[in-house]
Amino acid sequence: MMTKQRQQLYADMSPHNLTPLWEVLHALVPQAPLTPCDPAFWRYEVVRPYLARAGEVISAEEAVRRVLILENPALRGQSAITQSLYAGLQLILPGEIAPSHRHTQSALRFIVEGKGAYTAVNGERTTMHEGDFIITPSWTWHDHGNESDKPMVWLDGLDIPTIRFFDAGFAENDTSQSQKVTKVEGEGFARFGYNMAPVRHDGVYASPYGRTSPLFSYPIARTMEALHTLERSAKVDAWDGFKLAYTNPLSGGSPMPTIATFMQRLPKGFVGKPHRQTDGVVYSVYEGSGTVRITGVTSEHVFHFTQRDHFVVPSWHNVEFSSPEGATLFSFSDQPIHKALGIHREERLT
Ligand code: 1HN
Repeated sequence: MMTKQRQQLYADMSPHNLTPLWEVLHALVPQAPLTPCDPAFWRYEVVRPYLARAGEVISAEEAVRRVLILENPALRGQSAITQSLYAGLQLILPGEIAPSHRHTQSALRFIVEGKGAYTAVNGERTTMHEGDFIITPSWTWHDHGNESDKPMVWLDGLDIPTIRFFDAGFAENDTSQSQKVTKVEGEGFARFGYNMAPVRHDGVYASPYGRTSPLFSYPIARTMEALHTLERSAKVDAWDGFKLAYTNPLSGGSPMPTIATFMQRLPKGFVGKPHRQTDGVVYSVYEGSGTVRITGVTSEHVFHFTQRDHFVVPSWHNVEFSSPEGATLFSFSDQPIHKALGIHREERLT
């Protein structure tokens, strides 16, 4: 019989590392993305006590980075929030240092709680406040220190699963715990943060860091000034509210080549329309509250979010926001990779 012959064929060729395409073709080339990721939600009120306990059982120095990973429930054990991205919440206590190192993975921080700790990137320290967005680009030395008297918590977003996929991970520890400070705070912002760029700075306007933004700190005050101005005067987008992407001022593209980042303002009383896109997105609630409805082919999740909560919207799931009170949401995704490959898709339902 045919089926028996087939089974015999499969069994005979298997030791030679051969397998029939026709048994897997549908799964290999789905008609639409079938992500293994699930929508998921982390309430800060639930997470915060575990962070505090982590602070009691390990020092930042011993941990190198004291982080609780936000693991997608459908990807447990993979240190991933989507198939391509990593997210975690990092705690640094007063007086602590997270030692200087560098790696090919690109990282972002979005400050969730506290103020006054610093991140140093390539010789410049930036003091961090709630809502600031900071990047530590691929292969840049970076370390953190908390010289304030309060704990500080931030969201880390990295392209770890992407770099793992490409087997392109390298890392190095610095020779000292804290890198040498060679620039005054604000130097990078002065050079690149005012819609201007340095002249004759080692090659005219070139970024000192390659394919990444020469700005490494995007302060919240500037971001909110922009969003509030739009909210007062501009037409609201029916899907996104008022949404701006952080940019590399030299290219207009994303601050880092693998990760796009956004801040969006949902005005008071906003009821958004559903949309979906190929990039899975991680959200951090900067302020306010609201509801997000995430609809996949066979699932529907509704999360009521408030300040400092986190959630993930997987690829090709419809997302729909509403906010009676108004809210401001930070988000990041691997959209630049989709766009570089020409495979990005977006669908806005009316
Ligand atoms: C890292 O360097 C940081 O610099 C945070 O704060 C999280 C997770 C994996 C690998 C490197 C940081 C990280 C990380």
